[in-house]
Amino acid sequence: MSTDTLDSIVDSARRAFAGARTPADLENAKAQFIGKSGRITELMKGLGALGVDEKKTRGAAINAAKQAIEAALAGRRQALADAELDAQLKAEALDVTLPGRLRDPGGLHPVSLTMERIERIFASMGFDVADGPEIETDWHSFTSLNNPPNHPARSMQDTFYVDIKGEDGIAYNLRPHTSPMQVRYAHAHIKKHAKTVQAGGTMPEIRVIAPGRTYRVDSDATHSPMFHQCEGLWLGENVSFKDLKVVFTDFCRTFFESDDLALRFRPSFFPFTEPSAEIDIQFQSGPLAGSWLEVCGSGQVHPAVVRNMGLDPEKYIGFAFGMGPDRLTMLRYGVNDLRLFFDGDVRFLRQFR
Ligand code: 2NM
Repeated sequence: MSTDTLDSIVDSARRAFAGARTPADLENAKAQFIGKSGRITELMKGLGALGVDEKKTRGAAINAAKQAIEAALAGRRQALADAELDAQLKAEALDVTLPGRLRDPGGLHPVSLTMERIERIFASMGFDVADGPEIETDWHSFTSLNNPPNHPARSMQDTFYVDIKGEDGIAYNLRPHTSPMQVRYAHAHIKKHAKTVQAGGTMPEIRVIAPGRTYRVDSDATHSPMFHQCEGLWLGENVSFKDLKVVFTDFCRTFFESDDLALRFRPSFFPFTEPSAEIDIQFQSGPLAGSWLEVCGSGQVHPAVVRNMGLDPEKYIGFAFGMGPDRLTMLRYGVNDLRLFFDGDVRFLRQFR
C-alpha cells in the first residue's frame, strides 16, 4: 500500500473528526480509524505477511499515520471540551450591570408620623416621653383621676374590660385615655428624686407627654374602638395656665407650620382638671381657613389628682392636656374619613411615604 493511501486515510480521519459535533460523534469517528477494526488497525494486521525489511519501513509509515490521527483526535477533543465550557459560561453568565430589583421599602403610617412629630416638638420644649401599660387597673384609669364611682365612662357601654380582676377585685380595663401613664410617671418621678429631696434638695418639675393607643366602646365614621391619644403634664411650684397657653400655641404653630394660627381657649369640664378648657385653632389661610377646629382638651390639674400622684396640692400646681393624634393627622393631611387609617389599604398609605 502506498504512502498516498496512508495520507488519504489521515486526511479522511481529520475531516471526520472536524465534522464531529459532540464527544460521542468523535468517539464513533475514532473507531473507524484506530478502533479494533479501524482502517489503520487492519493495515497493522497485514504487516505479518511482509518480509523483514518491508515490515520495518511499512510499519514505521503506518505508525506515523496512526500518530497523526491520534494528534488530530486529541486536538478535536480539546476543541469540543473548550466549546462546551464556553457554552456553559455563556448560559450561566450574570450581567452585573443590570439594574437591581426594586424592593418596596414601605414607610411609617401617617398616625405614626404625627406621633413622632408631636414627640419631637415637645421634646424640644423639655418634655420627657413616657410609655406604659395598655391594660390598666381601675384605680389608674378612673379613681386616681377623680372619676366619680358612677361616672358613665366607667360603664361597660363605654370602656372595654378584661376578664381578669386586679388586687382591688375590680376588672382590668383597656385604658380609655393615656392619663393613667401621667399618674404612673409622677410616682416614678418622685421615687427617682426621693434621695435629693431627703437631702434637702428640690425635686425637678414634672414635664412629660404620654402618647399611645387607647380604647373605647365606640365605632363610626369619626370613632374607632382603638384610637390614639397624646396627653401632656407639667407640674411644678409655679406653673400656670399662662404656661399652657405659651406651650400649646407654640406646639400648634410648629406642628401645622403656620405662624399666624389663632388659638381659642373655651371653658369646659373634665373630672381631672379645674378649671378646664377646650382648645380650638383657626387657620388664616389654606383649605381649612376660617372655622374654629377643636384640637385639645386641657386644664389645671385638679388638687385631688395632684394628691393621687403623690404630691402636695398646696405646693404643686400645673396643667394637663389631651389631644387626638388621629384627628391631628386628618387636619394636617386633609384626610376626611378616620377609617382610612385602620383599613390598611396601601394605595392610601403609600401617599405618606
Ligand atoms: C384631657 C383633657 C384635660 C389630662 C389630665 C391628666 C392628668 F393625669 F394629669 F390628670 N392627664 N391628661 C387631661 C386633661 C386630658 O384630654 C382630653
